[in-house]
Amino acid sequence: MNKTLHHRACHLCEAICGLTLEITHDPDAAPRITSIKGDHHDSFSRGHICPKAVALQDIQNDPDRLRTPHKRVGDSWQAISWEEAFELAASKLWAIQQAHGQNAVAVYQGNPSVHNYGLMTHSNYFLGLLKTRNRFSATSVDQLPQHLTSYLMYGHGLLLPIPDIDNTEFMLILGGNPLASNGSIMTVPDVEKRLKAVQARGGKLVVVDPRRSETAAIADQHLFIRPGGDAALLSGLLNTLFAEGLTRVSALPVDGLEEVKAALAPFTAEAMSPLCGVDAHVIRQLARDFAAADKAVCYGRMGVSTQSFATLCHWLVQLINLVSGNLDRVGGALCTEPAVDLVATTSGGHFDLWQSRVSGLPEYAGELPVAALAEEMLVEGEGQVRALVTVAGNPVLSTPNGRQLERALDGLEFMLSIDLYINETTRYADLILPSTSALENDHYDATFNLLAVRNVSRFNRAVLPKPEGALHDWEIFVGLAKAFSAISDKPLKPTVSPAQMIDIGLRQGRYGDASAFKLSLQGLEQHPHGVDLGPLQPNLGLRLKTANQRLQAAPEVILQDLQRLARQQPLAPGQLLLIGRRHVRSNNSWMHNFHRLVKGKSRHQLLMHPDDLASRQLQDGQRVRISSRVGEVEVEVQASSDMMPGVVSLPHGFGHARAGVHMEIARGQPGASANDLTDERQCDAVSGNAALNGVPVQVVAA
Ligand SMILES: Nc1nc2c(c(=O)[nH]1)N[C@H]1C(S)=C(S)[C@@H](COP(=O)(O)OP(=O)(O)OC[C@H]3O[C@@H](n4cnc5c(=O)[nH]c(N)nc54)[C@H](O)[C@@H]3O)O[C@H]1N2
Ligand SMILES: Nc1nc2c(c(=O)[nH]1)N[C@H]1C(S)=C(S)[C@@H](COP(=O)(O)OP(=O)(O)OC[C@H]3O[C@@H](n4cnc5c(=O)[nH]c(N)nc54)[C@H](O)[C@@H]3O)O[C@H]1N2
Ligand code: SF4
Ligand SMILES: [Mo]
Repeated sequence: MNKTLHHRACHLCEAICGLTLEITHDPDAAPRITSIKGDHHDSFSRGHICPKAVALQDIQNDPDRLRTPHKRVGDSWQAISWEEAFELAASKLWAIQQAHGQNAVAVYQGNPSVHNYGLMTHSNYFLGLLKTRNRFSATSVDQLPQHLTSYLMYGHGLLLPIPDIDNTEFMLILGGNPLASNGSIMTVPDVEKRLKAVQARGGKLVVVDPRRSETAAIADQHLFIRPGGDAALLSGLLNTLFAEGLTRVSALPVDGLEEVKAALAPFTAEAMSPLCGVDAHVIRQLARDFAAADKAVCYGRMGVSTQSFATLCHWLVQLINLVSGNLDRVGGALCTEPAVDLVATTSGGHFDLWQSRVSGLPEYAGELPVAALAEEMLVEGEGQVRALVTVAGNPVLSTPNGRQLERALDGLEFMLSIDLYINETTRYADLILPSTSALENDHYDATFNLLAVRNVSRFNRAVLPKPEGALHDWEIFVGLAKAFSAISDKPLKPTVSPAQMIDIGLRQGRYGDASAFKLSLQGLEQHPHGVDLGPLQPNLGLRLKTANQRLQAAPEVILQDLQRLARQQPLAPGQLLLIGRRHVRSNNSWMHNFHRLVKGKSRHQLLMHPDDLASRQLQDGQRVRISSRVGEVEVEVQASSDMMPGVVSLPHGFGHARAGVHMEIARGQPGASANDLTDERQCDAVSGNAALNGVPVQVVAA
């Protein structure tokens, strides 16, 4: 028996913590993981780790995880060879496209697609051949409004200014709970220490959230806000900055600021207060405090991205940073300069070039909002979707009106899933293709280096050997592409491995062959704990990709949406609005199958303020029925004075008690799916992103 030590970044969430894994090699058995710890030599994550990383061994060993292709035969599953699987997938998809057109095949890509670099480099190798306009992903139940705002204002959807958390002196967070999520569109391992460091250097943390979240609990100030009220609050803040002369001139080249100022004139703190539930004098004081701080940053995340004014919110966040002099400034919001730079190597994006067939929702960067997925399958007519390919996604639990989507999946002619499990979504598939586990694969964070609070880079080889006969996700795409090309006669370009692509990206990048760093894959491999390429620096002025290379402060489509804000109504008394939440031991829908993470008291209750319970004659711990326009679920209710009265909170990613789900531990702690209540018709008007927060619900005794 001997032991080896391996270093690698955790791929489970955006924090990309460095891990140290101990692998034990027995003579007669497969190598096994005997310890997972934080990597103290990773200068970025500094040894930080959360309970999910320890569960990597459970994913590795999970008997429910699929290891070979599985074909549906009636109600049961049969293991088949890769060759047969590729041939089956290609022939079915091609036949459906031949009969009904290219758009009859839809694609949905889920969240792990951006945590697995082979999925990023190679999924389009196959999916691109399908040439369908019905492409969907988890982006439109997540950060789509942020990409769209950056595209419209800065000319590239990936020019996302990141909070300079290590240097700021005032951090205003709306709708983010990094103490549970470990940060998002802000890759920041060890976030709690970094937030406390803001406070320790005399700075201030303000959190705006309808729940006193874990992050709100450590803040200097927490403001309850009515769900969906953020655009009103942010307008009131921006209006105050203008009206009270609290703005600073920015060195950035800006068009349209006078237009913004004029458009915002009616949105005073006093006018906005009833819409957001925050007192006007509190809004004004917050604007003054923000402007008075030498370095400040306003940051909005899930809570504001997935509500009906999401794009307006993110536009206002950018403008508040801009006019207070904090955009593209140390201690404010800065764009990263990653070693593999997708901003430099991709086009800026496009928007509204086509629309979804049934509801007319706009495409962004070639994708349609996933709120439209089910209706594209259910509504008959020319262009109806008849087949679906899902890649690392579980839209039944993660997209609005999951029950409607289930009915739609049930009616498909063919469904292919590239996934590790038979879960709530893939149980509808005709064919499931499972990849290797993450630890059996190399790792490079092409996405999260782009979103990190420092410029960092790290490449790690697989920790465990690739099992015989297994394929990586990227190899599955190559296999599918070859089979599809053979049957359809569509030409296929040669390709190289993801690692070779990263090597090219590194060498051509700003730390590559032409620089003093000379970064290459081989060079990076000499630094298993990652390399630090320095703090973020102002650069946005030089990188703007708009047509005239000036920042566009007043994009027409966003400005128009202010009319809708002007019509927003205060909440009616007695109305209940549903919001979501995350817990550090959970990760979206797919990590409830590990005893280590789900043991102890359950965490999927509905949280409700004691006054709201009392007014409905409900008791803490009782089972309740929650209903919305689209459906109803039953769960246990828990009294919580951390909730704003009138607001209830249910985490998403539960609802595992569905027939045919092969995830035994998850089924033992099923909970209910929040997305059986969320409404596919409730969208951000500008982007079509789903409004998963602020859903009107009723709660009664079950
Ligand atoms: N109500 C509500 N809904 C939400 C949210 C919310 O806050 N509230 N959050 C939204 C957000 S931010 C997101 S990102 C989405 C997530 O939505 P999805 O991406 O649709 O769902 P996940 O739960 O991440 O499912 C991941 C799937 O990938 C599989 N998988 C894991 N690793 C791999 C891999 O390496 N390769 C392959 N091929 N498959 C893999 C898992 O088995 C699982 O089926 O949910 C959204 N839905
Ligand atoms: N442990 C864990 N970590 C995760 C994930 C996970 O599932 N579990 N998922 C990962 C993914 S895919 C993502 S996208 C990130 C998301 O990371 P975050 O953006 O930090 O998302 P949440 O933790 O859901 O926090 C959203 C907050 O918004 C609040 N909120 C809801 N509605 C509103 C509103 O209308 N206005 C305001 N101001 N606030 C509102 C909620 O109460 C909640 O506290 O987390 C990632 N990290
Ligand atoms: S916070 Fe946890 S899940 Fe996220 S990267 Fe770090 S160890 Fe992994
Ligand atoms: Mo997400």
